[in-house]
Amino acid sequence: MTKNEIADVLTEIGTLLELKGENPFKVRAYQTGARALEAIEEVELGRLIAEEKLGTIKGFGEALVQKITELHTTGRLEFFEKLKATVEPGLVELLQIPGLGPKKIRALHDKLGVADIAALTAACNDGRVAALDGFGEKTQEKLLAGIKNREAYGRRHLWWDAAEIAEPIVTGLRALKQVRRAESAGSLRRGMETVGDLDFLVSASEVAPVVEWFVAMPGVKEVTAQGETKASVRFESGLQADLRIVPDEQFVFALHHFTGSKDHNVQMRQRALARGLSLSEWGLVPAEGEGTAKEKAEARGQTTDVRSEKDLFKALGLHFIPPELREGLGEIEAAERGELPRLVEVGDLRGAFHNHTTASDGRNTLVEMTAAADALGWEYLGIADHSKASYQANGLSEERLLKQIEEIHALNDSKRFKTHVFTGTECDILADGRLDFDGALLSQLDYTVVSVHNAFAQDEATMTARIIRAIEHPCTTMLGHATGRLLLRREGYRVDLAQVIDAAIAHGVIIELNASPWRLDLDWRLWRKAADRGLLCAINPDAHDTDGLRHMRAGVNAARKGGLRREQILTTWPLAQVRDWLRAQAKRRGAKK
Ligand code: DGT
Ligand code: CA
Ligand code: CA
Ligand code: ZN
Repeated sequence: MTKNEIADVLTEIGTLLELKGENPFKVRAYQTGARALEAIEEVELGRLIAEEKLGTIKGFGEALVQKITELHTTGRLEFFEKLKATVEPGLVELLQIPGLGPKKIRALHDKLGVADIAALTAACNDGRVAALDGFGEKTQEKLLAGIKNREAYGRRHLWWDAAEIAEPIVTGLRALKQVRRAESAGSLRRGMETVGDLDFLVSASEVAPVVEWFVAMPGVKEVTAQGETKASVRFESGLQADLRIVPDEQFVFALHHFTGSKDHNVQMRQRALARGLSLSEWGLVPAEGEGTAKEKAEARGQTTDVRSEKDLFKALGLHFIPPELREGLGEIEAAERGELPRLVEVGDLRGAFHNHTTASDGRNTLVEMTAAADALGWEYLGIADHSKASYQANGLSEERLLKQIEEIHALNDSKRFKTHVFTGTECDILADGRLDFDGALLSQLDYTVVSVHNAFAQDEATMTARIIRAIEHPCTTMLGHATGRLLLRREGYRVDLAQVIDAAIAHGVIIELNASPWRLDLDWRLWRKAADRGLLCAINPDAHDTDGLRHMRAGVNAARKGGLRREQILTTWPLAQVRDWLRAQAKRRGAKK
């Protein structure tokens, strides 16, 4: 097991012990143990274990040393398995309700016998929760709202989670000898931030073995429909998947149809009709009356020999429309005029700015994060740990930030990695719009990301003024996660984004496209117009560990949906150009001489 996986187990042990009402010191030992483990480098952990020196690290008592060693060497821990078996699974599920921590859950369990979400709903509905010590009417309402949200959102899934399930399925389908072509379609292919269900499309020489393979896949919990050429299944997570099998000559039409969106399809069909053609999942044929589609199309100098989606669009007089743009938001008109943007690709990325390390709430060290960026071939990596007001995220004090700046300079000087590290901070925007660090300190950094992390409940006018004040600060380089939303979990705070975007453009401040699959904030729907008015974008993973750098892919999806051109995204620029831009911005705004 890797150190981060081990740290997750330790944290979960802490949670389970807390749910069981164990001694708080014991609980703390696991939590601080997990933190301490995250601060060690992976190779260092291997060495300490091999030399039996793990016990020399502060925070690791004998019990922890034994457990970490067992997990590291065997990937399992008997103590953990047994512990899990003694805690009702419903209690762990209760942790998903906002506002409920282990202590509150224990109180609900011990005093009201609540052991799962259904029981909690009942207890809230008849006012028993409000009557409990330390809860009250307001908490009860909040819990009920949280439960309701969870149900409403429970039906959709993050793109990231859906893609992780879908990709091996496409690979598996393509490996079947009966399968000629296989693709995933629907909202997943369109790169939507959330996905209702998966849609797989296959052309095959023989259908039965494909359907049989599909319904017998590992992870399938329930087969909800099974026919000769289609099937639907449900996975453990609640995610559903549809499979359709078509003859190969129909594949392109079906792929286009099932990719959608519905609005895009409707407009495409109208366009076909205007040209005397009928477009459907089965093909492109004459609508009515005289002549075949081929004859009609040829009379217009078009081809109906459709072997790819490109051919299909061409047959309707259009340039190829990438799936991400097929939302019925003007892409057909743009494709007709040949005005579709060349969309950004993962390979265009050269770095990112909003990344955390173990100095604040990250799980990998500066060196590990840099090594990971280097392995990705990035030219630069920006480190932006939290500032002191984010104490819950172990935000850095002035001294710790100064020390980190020195560390980064030393790392750059050592030439250990090809990746250049930029010094930065994710500086809290305080409730009144002031920044958490003063200009004297901020001007020593290469850049400053400013973000809202508290006082989410402010009214729209207050929040808008607060963020604009932060944008106006001469040291501000970019605004982080503009609305603070967590997809499927939490709405963003109330803010007038039009005003925020105007301010960012006016002051030459970047707004980030936070690539974390939970955020994807600023929303793709707002980018095209803003970028064409001069707003510069930075795609940032908000990585809290090396694995988090992979999230850039989700950000690229959103940028593609937003129709952003490569040059509108700072993080696709080469190092020298980025460095020049950062210097020029600081100078222009009076942050530096
Ligand atoms: P989702 O699953 O809710 O995230 O969204 P989609 O877009 O994947 O929708 P889904 O799975 O219901 O259907 C896949 C595609 O099939 C959809 O994007 C367009 C096409 N489609 C489905 N139903 C209709 C329909 O009633 N009319 C048209 N024109 N297209 C449809
Ligand atoms: Ca779907
Ligand atoms: Ca579907
Ligand atoms: Zn943040």
